[in-house]
Amino acid sequence: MKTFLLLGLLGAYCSALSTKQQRRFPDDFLIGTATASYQIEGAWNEDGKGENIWDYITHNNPTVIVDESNGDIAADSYHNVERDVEMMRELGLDVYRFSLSWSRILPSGFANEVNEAGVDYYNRLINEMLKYNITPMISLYHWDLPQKLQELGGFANPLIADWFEDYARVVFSKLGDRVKLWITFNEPREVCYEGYGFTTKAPILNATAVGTYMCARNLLLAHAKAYYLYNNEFKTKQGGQCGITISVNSFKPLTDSEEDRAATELKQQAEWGIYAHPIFSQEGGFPKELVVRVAEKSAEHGYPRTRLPQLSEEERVLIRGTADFFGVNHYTGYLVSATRHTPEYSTVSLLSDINVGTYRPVEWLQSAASWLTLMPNSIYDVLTHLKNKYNDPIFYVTENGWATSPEIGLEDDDRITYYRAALESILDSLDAGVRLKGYMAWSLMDNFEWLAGYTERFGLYEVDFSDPARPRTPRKSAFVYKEILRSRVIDHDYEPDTAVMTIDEGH
Ligand code: GBH
Repeated sequence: MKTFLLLGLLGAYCSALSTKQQRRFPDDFLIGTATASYQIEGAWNEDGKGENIWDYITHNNPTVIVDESNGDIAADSYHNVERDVEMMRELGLDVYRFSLSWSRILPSGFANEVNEAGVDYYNRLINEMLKYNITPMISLYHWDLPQKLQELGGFANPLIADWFEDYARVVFSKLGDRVKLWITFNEPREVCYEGYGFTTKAPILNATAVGTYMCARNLLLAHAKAYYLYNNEFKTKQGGQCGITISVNSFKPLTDSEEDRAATELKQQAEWGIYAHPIFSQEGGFPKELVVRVAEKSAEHGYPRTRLPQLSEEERVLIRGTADFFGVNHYTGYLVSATRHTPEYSTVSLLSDINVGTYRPVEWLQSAASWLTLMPNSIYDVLTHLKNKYNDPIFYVTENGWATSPEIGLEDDDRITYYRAALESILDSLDAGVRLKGYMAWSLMDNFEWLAGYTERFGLYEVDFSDPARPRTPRKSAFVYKEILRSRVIDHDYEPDTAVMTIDEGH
C-alpha cells in the first residue's frame, strides 16, 4: 500500500517535472539579445560623428567612471559589423535590439545636416542581419544625447520634443523600409531621475527637486510626437510598430499591512508609473497619488507651485495611448516598507517626496553589480501586474541580464542560473496569458557599463578590452542560451560542450 502511494507520488512528481521541461517557447516568440550604441560602438569621433553627453562627461570629468574609462573604443562594434552578426548567427537569434547614436546620424543634434557615413554603418548592420533573418529592433535613444542639445537644456527644454521628432523623421525615412520594431526611448526613469535628478547618469545634473519631473514631462511629449510621426507619416507604408521601453523593478510590500501596500503603490508610481500611466492607462496623465504627494511636499518645502509640472488637457490626451507595445527592461526588485529601511534625505528629491524604504533579503543571489540580485519570479510578477493594470497591452521584455566580475572569465554559472530562472518566469507569464512577444537578454557582449566602466560584465560573449582587436569569446552562458534557442525549451540539466562554437544550419 505504502509502496503504491510512494510510486504514485513519484510518478506525479516526474510528470510534473517533465511537463514543465516540455513547455516550449512558441515559434513566433522572438528570442534575442540587446545592446546600446555608446556602450559598444566606439569610433567616438570617426567619419563625422558629433560629440554626445557621454563623450563629454567621460572626457571632461573622467573620475565619475569607476575605472576612469570611456566608450571611445568600447567593443569597437563600429568596425566589427560582420563579427557582431556572426555572434548572432552562432547563438541563432531571432531578434537583435540595438540603439542609434543620435550624434552619429545628426552631428550637431539638429536635422539640417545628415551624416551619411553614420547612416551607412547602421545600413550595413541591418542588411547583414537581414541576410540571416535576424529581426532588427531599434531604440532611437539610449542615453547619448548630442552635447549641443544638452547645452541648450536637453530634456529640461520643452523644444526637445521637436528636435527628437526631427531626428526620428530622418531615421524612419532612412531605415524604416527594413526595420519594423521601433522603440522611442530606453528607460525614461534612468534618463530623468538618474541624469537630471541625481548623479548616476550623464548629464549628472543633480537638480534633485525639480529636474526629474521637468524631464519626465518633456520626454513624454517627445515620445508622443515621434509616435504620431510614425503613425501618420510612415506606418501605412512601412507597416511597423512603435513603442517605448521602461525599466520596471518588481516591488512587493514587506508586510501585508495597509501602510506597506500603500507605500508599494507609491513607489511604483514614482519609479515607473510616472512614465507608464500617461501612456498606457485609460485615463492618462501622471499617477494620482504621486501628483498629490509632490504638491504637498512642494508646499511643505516652500515652493510656490508643485514641482511636478501639470499636463494640460490637450497634452494628457496627446500622450495617452501612444505605444503599440510596452517594452519592459527588468532585472531585479525590492520589498517596500512605509516605515522601515527609509534613508536619511539630505536634499528634496523624488525619493524624499515619496519617503518609503526598500529592502532585500540576503538569500537573494547577489551579482557583481550591487543593485542586481535574483528576486524569485520577479518577471512573472511584473508582467502580470502590468497586464492587469494597463489593460492587457502587447509586451516585449527588451532587457534582462546578470552582472559578473571581469575575473570570472568564461565560467559564468550564476548567469546561467539567472537566465534559466528568468526564462521559466517568461513561460509562466505566457501561460498566464500575458501578450508577450519576445525576450532580449542583456547583453550580446561585454560593454561599457556606464559609471561602472568595464568593471561589471553583462555579456554572453566576453570582450577582451586590452586587445586592440577587441576579440569576442563565448561564455558558458552563450552555449546554454544557444541550446534554448535551438530547442525552444529550457533544459536545466544541459551541460554544454564549450570547446567550439559553430553556426548551425539555417543561420
Ligand atoms: C539597463 O538599465 C540599461 O538599459 C543598460 O544600458 C545597462 O547596461 C543595463 O541596465 C545593465 O546595467 O548603482 O546607483 O548606479 C537597467 C536599470 C538602473 C540598473 C540604474 C542600474 C544603477 C544604479 N538600471 N542602475 S546605481
